[in-house]
Amino acid sequence: MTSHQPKSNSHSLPSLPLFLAAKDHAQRNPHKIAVIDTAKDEEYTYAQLLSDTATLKQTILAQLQLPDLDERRIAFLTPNGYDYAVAQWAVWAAGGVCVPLCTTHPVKELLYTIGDSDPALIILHPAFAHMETPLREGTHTIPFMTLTPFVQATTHAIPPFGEGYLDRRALMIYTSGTTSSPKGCVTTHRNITFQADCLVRAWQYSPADRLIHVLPLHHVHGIINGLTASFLAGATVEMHPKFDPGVIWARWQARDSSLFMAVPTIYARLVDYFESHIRGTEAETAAREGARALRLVVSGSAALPTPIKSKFAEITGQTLLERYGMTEIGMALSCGLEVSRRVDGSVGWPLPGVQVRLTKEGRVVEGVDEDGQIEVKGDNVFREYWRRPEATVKEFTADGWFQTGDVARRDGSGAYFIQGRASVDLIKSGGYKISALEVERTMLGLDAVQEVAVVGLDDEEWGQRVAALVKLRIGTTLDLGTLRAQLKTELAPYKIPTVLKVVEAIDRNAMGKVNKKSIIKKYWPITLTSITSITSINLN
Ligand code: MLC
Ligand code: AMP
Repeated sequence: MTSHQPKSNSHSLPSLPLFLAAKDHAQRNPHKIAVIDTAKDEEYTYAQLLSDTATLKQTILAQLQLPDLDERRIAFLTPNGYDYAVAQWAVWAAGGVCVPLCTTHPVKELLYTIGDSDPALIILHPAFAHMETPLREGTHTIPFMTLTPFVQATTHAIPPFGEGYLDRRALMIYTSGTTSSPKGCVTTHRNITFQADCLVRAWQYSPADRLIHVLPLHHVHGIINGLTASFLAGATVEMHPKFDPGVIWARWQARDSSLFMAVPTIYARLVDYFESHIRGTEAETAAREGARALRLVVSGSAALPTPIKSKFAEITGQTLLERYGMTEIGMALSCGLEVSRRVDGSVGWPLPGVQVRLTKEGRVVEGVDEDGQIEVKGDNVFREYWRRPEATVKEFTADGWFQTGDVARRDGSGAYFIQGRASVDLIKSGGYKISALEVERTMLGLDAVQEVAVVGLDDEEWGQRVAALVKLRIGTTLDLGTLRAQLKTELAPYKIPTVLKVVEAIDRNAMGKVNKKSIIKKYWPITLTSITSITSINLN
């Protein structure tokens, strides 16, 4: 721990760029709204956000009887809304590291994250009060705090400011890698400030913007692109508890928001909803015009299928801006704000201050249209995987570039085109990264499963679907419904296979290894495009 860093148990906030920016927004416009919490139907100014942050900071430090968290981890489980924003800022204000827990994880996965991050405190929102007993049983010595939800108030004093600490650890996001256990990806305040600031510059967030925020808040897309960049720029974030396509179309019709950011599955759902509920109705013109009026609509976290991009453009007149990122680096590549620089199938050019290169077999790819692994350098790059120094070192080249594991090529203008991932064991479904090995390991714990290979099948709605090829133990049976029910207490909903194929034997090579590409070709030769096709495959 860092004993030279400032100690403070006062009402003050550290001079971090994000807090200083918020102070500036509050001073320029005391009525400027930082968060609209749609679940509570309340609005909170930047001044209130700063004041509530200082209050919760004091409560946290008082409970732990510490003057400063000194980079201790604080895990919190809070629905998407204002209370999440305050919890996050209060941990930072107290000098700690945020470990945001996933609101859809079963207890077992939450306990893994808690066990691995080793927090000094677990903050539970009352909405998750039912989780307290099972979490306490699995954590023993870690203290709990129940968050008292904040209410909208009218007057606030902006707290005083003390010293800052840009190079302290700030955030830990659990991410799946090619191993079977998720790793805690640690970023510092310098990292997250840089990640947010390069987006603010590239996409010109401003106080005039209002973002409709529907993404989960335990990943960079929702945390950095959604919350942090908006707050840095003084925009208003309208926080929804979860994505609902009907709500979003209705909100766009009101024409009072300007930004929307989501994963391709969400755009696929929005298009479907428009076709089934809006086209041909009285609301059609207002819905189209509402969406057309948005300043910027961004897609990322997974490849955007061209049919979804085209259908969304036909309906709304909006050309989705595609960008590329990763938990370890925030965002690295982005198409242009100008519509003419949103190249079909491309994720664009390096963001301001981010260095990107392609490498192949140890050499840097200089030419155009040649595949290479994307490598990234800059202040956006994470600091370490928590308590895994060897895993951290393995991901970097000797000259300090982070190796993403994604393969891309570049055209003559320097625009990048993602070609896929180097590893078949990493699946992207609904924008979530899933380790096939983690799902396999969990399935091997089930009574009926003797052998299993988990693969990602291309799918128009989800990007990829998690599919399991299983050899059963003698005398057992397994259907998809039973498998899913059994895995519900073990894995997050998005990791649970939606396709199951039972076979007599799983093909292996002489080394005993499964060739996943040939398995996909053999058992699932057609691209899956709809739930109907999935059902028919399951029934075979
Ligand atoms: C959920 N379900 C799935 C699924 N996810 N089925 C198949 N594949 C999946 N991936 C099932 C559930 O089991 C459940 O089934 C039903 O769908 C509803 O579950 P849900 O959790 O309510 O899902 P839904 O709300 O529909 O979620 C869809 C979604 C969500 C697209 C809104 O997946 C989402 O918010 N994705 C965003 C993830 C994200 O932010 N990624 C960014 C990572 S950062 P049943 O049978 O139980 O009813 C990153 C870096 C970067 O990637 O570049 O940004
Ligand atoms: P995560 O580790 O969950 O942050 O996911 C990061 C991964 O998502 C990247 O390594 C890519 O494989 C993928 N990804 C993110 N954005 C895009 C995009 N625009 N197109 C294709 N893949 C993407």
